[in-house]
Amino acid sequence: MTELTREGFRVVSDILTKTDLSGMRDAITETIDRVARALRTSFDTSHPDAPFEERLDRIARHDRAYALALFHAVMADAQRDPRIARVADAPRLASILKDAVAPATVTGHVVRTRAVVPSLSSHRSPWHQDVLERTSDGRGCGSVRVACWMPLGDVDERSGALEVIPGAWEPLPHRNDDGHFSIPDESLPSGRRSVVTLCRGDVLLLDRFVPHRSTAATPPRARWAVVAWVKAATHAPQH
Ligand SMILES: O=C(O)CCC(=O)C(=O)O
Repeated sequence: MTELTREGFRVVSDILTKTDLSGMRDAITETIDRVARALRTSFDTSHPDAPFEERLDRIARHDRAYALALFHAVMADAQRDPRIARVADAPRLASILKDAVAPATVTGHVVRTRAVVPSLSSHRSPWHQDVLERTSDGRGCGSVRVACWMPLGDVDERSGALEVIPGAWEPLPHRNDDGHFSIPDESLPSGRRSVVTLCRGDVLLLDRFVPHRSTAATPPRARWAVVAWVKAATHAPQH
């Protein structure tokens, strides 16, 4: 049994380069700029000169609805930028992901941007598993084996690190609130929890069934991350 299977998570240090990280940050900034220019609200209201981590929180303190529009634009669209879309294809990371799913073979990734913005704390991810059932056909969500979570800066218990319940788990019951899945308190395993501290450039591998959630970030700094869900199959699917 590997550390990832036994503990449900594994930290791999110093994988992303400065170029990887600045490329993803720039892609997010450009998405915010593009949407801010498309809306009728004055572009200056989007605080284009604020530090990357502080921008959305600064906007939200004055205009929460406008901040939410920009936040959701990033969640919905920034992954189409090649600097985010292709991050998991970089040779060092690709090799780690290949080993993480072995003996299965990587068949694709689903990549999304994630953020914990202090003034938008209701949008933090609650306890959940990434895959909700064991499926035998290996298609759709069931083909996700591992998540690779990549914070764009250092993270700890005060800056939006992920918290996990270590171990090898089976699917747990989830509540579905309009497409937002969470494990209800009564179904949450008791026992050891661990907030996973990471440095910029590190990645966190998560087994598909490890319960995890995002923790709060201290105002005014948001925590940004990119997550790649890695799909794999024991035999390449026939098309
Ligand atoms: O980055 C986050 O806050 C949550 C990431 C996560 O757990 C997820 O997207 O499934």
